[in-house]
Amino acid sequence: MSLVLFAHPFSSYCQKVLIALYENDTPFTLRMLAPNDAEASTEHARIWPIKKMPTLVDDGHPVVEATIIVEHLTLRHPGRVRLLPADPREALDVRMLDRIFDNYVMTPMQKIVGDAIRRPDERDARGVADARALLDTTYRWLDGALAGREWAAGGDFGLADCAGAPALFYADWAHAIDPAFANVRAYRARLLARPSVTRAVDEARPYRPFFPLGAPDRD
Ligand SMILES: N[C@@H](CCC(=O)N[C@@H](CS)C(=O)NCC(=O)O)C(=O)O
Repeated sequence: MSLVLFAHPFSSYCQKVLIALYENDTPFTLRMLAPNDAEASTEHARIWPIKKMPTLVDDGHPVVEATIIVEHLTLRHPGRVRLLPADPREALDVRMLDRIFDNYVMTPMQKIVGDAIRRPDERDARGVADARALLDTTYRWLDGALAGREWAAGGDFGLADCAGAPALFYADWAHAIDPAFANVRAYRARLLARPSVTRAVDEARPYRPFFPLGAPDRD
């Protein structure tokens, strides 16, 4: 078996897959997509012209999109931690939470962060305001959904938590989770204490100075 992951440790979507790999100690080779590594970027673009990371190459076959990569790992490289429940209805709940984290936490978080990288005259104030409003709405919804739960979908740690960890980690930096949403804050803290997540966060620590909004001195 040969797994090669084109990724960068500071990228939220890459962390989603790294967490899944670390959960099961799945061996892989990291092909780092550093901004100054033209060779890796060219190879990545050849494999995946859309150029989004992470991209997994499994015995020569590309697998793209973080959720699909995690699903692929559960099918082709399963480990002791089952990242999707065997019961199809329970698995649907996990996939639903995964979509919520990607679409309504990651996407607005990326909008806020991406806007901060733009030149001032290219910024999108309305788009950022909408992103902040969406994050508040999602935090509120999540606060209710997470009540009484240890992990996002109510069962074991899984795909939804692989998505939730980097999403809430960076979203709280970009648009703080209000203390009123105690369940979301407690869930984020539980995620950060999970060894696979701690490892992903620690490996990304050297890149914090590059966070466009200024990384807070915590976490
Ligand atoms: N829908 C994609 C999103 C991946 C994504 O947005 N990756 C970012 C890094 S977190 C990226 O590749 N950014 C570089 C770029 O857009 O060129 C997934 O789920 O994998």
